[in-house]
Amino acid sequence: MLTTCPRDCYDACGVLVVKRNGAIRHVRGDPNHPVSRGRLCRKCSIGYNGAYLDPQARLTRPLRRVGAKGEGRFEPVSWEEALTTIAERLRQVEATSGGQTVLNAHYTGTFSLLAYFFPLRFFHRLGATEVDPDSICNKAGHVALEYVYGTSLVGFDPRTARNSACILVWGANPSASAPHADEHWLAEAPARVIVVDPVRTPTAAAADLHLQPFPGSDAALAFALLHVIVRERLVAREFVAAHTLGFEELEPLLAACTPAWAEETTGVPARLIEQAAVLYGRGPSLLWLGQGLQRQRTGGNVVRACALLPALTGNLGKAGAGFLYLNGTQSRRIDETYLAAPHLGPDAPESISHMDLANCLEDRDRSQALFCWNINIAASNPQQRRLHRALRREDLLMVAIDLFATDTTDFADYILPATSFLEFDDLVASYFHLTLSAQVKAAEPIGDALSNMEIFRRLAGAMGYREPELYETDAELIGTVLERSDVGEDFASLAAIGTVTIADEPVVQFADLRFPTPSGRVELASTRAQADGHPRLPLPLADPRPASGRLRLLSPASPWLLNDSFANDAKIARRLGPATIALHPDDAAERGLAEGDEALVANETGRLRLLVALSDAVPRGVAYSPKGRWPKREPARANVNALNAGEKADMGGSTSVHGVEVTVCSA
Ligand SMILES: Nc1nc2c(c(=O)[nH]1)N[C@H]1C(S)=C(S)[C@@H](COP(=O)(O)OP(=O)(O)OC[C@H]3O[C@@H](n4cnc5c(=O)[nH]c(N)nc54)[C@H](O)[C@@H]3O)O[C@H]1N2
Ligand SMILES: Nc1nc2c(c(=O)[nH]1)N[C@H]1C(S)=C(S)[C@@H](COP(=O)(O)OP(=O)(O)OC[C@H]3O[C@@H](n4cnc5c(=O)[nH]c(N)nc54)[C@H](O)[C@@H]3O)O[C@H]1N2
Ligand code: SF4
Ligand SMILES: [Mo]
Repeated sequence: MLTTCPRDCYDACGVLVVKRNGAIRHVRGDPNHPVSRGRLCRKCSIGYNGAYLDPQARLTRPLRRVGAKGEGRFEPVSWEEALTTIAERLRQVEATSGGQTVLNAHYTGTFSLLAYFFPLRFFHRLGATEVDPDSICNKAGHVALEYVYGTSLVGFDPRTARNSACILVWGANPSASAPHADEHWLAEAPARVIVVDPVRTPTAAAADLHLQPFPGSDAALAFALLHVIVRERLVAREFVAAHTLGFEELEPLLAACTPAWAEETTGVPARLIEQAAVLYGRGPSLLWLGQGLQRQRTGGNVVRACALLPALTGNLGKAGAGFLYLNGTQSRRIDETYLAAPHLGPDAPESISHMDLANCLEDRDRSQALFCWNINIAASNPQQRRLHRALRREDLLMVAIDLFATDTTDFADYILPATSFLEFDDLVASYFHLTLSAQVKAAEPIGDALSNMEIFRRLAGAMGYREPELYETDAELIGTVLERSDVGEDFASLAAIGTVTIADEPVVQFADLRFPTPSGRVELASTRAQADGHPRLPLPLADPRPASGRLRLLSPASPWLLNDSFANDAKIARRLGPATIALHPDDAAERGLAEGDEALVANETGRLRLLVALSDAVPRGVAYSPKGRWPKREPARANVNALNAGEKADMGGSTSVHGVEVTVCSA
């Protein structure tokens, strides 16, 4: 039978589940799926046949804490007992300090629609404070693109690549983060490929041109590309006059941004800037704006600057052109408002940034209870040691919902076991391809695990809530979503084919050249940005280089892990080996470090011992240590986020995790 991988991954692969006597024998790729073509990525083909199916690895019963917080000692309790006690404590919190002192931390641990959105109905009803989910990942880019284009959620249709002469991949590493898009979509596109990444990733190594700016200097690079584009008369003057605002303010800024200046500022040779500008400027060109790109202190400005490229070159509204940050569900007419039912809550609900979570948990007036579901904050959030300390607070009611006993669930008062995607029906909308897919129940839940939806229906019941929205069944939810989406399938017919693509022919992004900004045009200069305290225009900025002796630490996606998922799978853990830090050989030599040495990596926020891996794929001044390891499985019970101060980017209270600086020396 067919189902779909709901991990937070651009690919959204089709999955084939092979069953015997009702039990799952093997989970593999659907041979007929346009993306997976019969193969899942390495991590999922191991993890879905390993930890995901293993009752020893999975959480199977609700658990109540018996040890100290964080110690990880629990005893089993019934669902009834767990939910009744949680509801009692929540009512106390509500009565004494208000629903807003309940913090709701969640993200994309599963990205299927119901399991992502439905629990929000409960938290709206409760009036909880949401920990802004995107602030841990990609919020700066969203805010920036909304200023320029009025939306960050309308991207190009990847199928339009057949009409492109150039694909510019800027700050994404699909070789890890979208392995099928890398192996098939990008490799098979007729276009020339330009990659902009400080690191020579496998995607960069396979590209026609690789530009290696120093991290955080991309806005300067974008301005230099535009300088060449103006000089070479590749600006689409008519398009700019008809569909953009503010070019006359922008143009004077470009004059000084020569390739020679940018070589100095970004480290990218002027010759490569010239080549890339002409190739992109001639078009038709696609621009893929990665999420890695904006995890920088000035990440919002970076994305605004890069977003000028399609507008000034007229690479919009035609086949083979456009940009993509994320394709939101609107293109598939998914009614997110229906799914999340914000009308159940206050009109102006509070939210905080993940960058402020540790701080907020230290403040009893602001936080009395914490829910964590679809997220492993003890591994993925900044200020790791401080956060772990805050989570030990005895008076904080903490409820964690997961498939596995993670670092986060170890801190909980109650752990509730969630079903895996193989155990419930749902829908998956890729954020890259314009597809909608069925996630189909292939097996009974392991142990007493329940889906996120059922857990929150039951908790709503224990709270005595009456709103019918809190009790809609999965079948009703799926039925309504499909009906409104207009894809012409019911769940049974969608399940039989696995995936539908919304149109037969590639969709042209912004075909009508109307942009959902206040002016209806692309706002190169933005009054809204200005009103929010940002410059009117993006600026040709570059972050200062690290002070002497320090390195810029990048911790992006690992090909073997999916965020904080799979690190507990025994086979994957063996393949991963111990945590490493990749250094340029000259940076290592300067510090007296050789391959395999133990290095002490440190800054004001924390310290960590990591094994040195020499690599000339990493430029001088940069260190590389991928995310996703579980603190409790590491020798120092910490991962790379022990070094992350949680400094906010310039927009949206968003993470700037790739802006961290460290010293590295012999341990
Ligand atoms: N240093 C560093 N840190 C980073 C990043 C970085 O680049 N560098 N990237 C950041 C980014 S982009 C992100 S998105 C975050 C992600 O970080 P997390 O959200 O912490 O990681 P995930 O692995 O996506 O999912 C978290 C948990 O969801 C659980 N889960 C899976 N399915 C279900 C389900 O159906 N129900 C429930 N209740 N739980 C489920 C998984 O078992 C997993 O433990 O990390 C951020 N942290
Ligand atoms: N295998 C795997 N796949 C994943 C994930 C995973 O953890 N593992 N995570 C998923 C999630 S939640 C997300 S958000 C996406 C993220 O996936 P991507 O959008 O690919 O983002 P990252 O992996 O954070 O970083 C991509 C690249 O950005 C580069 N980079 C860092 N700083 C800069 C900079 O200043 N300028 C430029 N030009 N490049 C820079 C890094 O070197 C890295 O190669 O991937 C998803 N897919
Ligand atoms: S994580 Fe991504 S690449 Fe791997 S199976 Fe899932 S959708 Fe496919
Ligand atoms: Mo993410």
